[in-house]
Amino acid sequence: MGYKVAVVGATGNVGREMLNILAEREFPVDEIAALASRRSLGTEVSFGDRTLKTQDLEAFDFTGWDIALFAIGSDATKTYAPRAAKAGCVVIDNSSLYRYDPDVPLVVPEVNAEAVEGYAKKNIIANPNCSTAQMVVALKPLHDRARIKRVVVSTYQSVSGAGKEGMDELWDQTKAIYNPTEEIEPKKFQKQIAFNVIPHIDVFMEDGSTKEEWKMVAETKKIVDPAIKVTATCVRVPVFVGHAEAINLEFEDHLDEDEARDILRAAPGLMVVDKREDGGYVTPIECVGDFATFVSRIRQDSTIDNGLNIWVVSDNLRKGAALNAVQIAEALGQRCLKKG
Ligand code: 11C
Repeated sequence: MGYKVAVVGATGNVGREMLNILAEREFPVDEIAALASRRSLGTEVSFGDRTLKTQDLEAFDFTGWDIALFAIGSDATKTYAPRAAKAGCVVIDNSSLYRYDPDVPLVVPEVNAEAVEGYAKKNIIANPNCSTAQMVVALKPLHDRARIKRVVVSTYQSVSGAGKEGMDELWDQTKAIYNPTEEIEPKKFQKQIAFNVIPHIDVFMEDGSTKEEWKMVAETKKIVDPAIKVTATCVRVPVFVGHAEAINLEFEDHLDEDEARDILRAAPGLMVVDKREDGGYVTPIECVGDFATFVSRIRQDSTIDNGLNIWVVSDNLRKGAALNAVQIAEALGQRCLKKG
């Protein structure tokens, strides 16, 4: 006995990972539907050993379906998520559309799994932005021990965060560098991404920060604690998959780096790799395909009272998106939904 599960946006980077992870984690699925826009109709996607043909999202009737994992843009989500929710299907949404709605829980199960219980107000649960998800998994156990006052985070975000077009652009530009007859004009990104870094993700806000930076602030407050102050600088780097973050923390209470390392080692969802030697830390390429969020470079910041620096790396398509959505479905199943 299991659930009837639909994956919406099944041909995209995140949708495909959702199908992989549902199969890998043996989520109890009685029936699965891979939904996509008419443009991708009939495209084949993998679900474990099976191959699924995508069905038309526009024509799909969600009545009788238990859970829909959405991985489409906010505009399309606005049309289809309420339709699914109204039909009685619980939507777990990866877009930013509902994240800041007080009637929609924003959930990272290692941090606030109990929040899924608030799903019924709109039949929708929001999945956070990838850069927030991996950061809060590392912040929560430290906050519980020593109360975080302020977070200063700089991100190094891979191009897969910008979808397949972002990955294609890095690939094409990299090849073109060696072939002067090929074009390297930026399209998806604002400047050349190959052999470069770009301090600009999402649109600019009035105060000069970008929306990606604003999301890290607003989402950390909603998921962990509204009292935590966050300032972020989000940067796109020429890496295909895996976001990295250099995080400086200021605590109310003193927290020794050795104790912090032990706390992080014992915390759910985290893997500490922190040897103070050549290569004794994790880089994005090593975390691709993994479920864990990795923490390295744990060290005291002696320039402030109660300061600590950490380096956090995770697969942005997994913990940052598809894995977290499946974990929300698992929490929902354990706490709220009856199997069909
Ligand atoms: C990026 N973090 O790396 C973005 C992608 O709000 O879900 C995810 C955007 C979001 O470009």
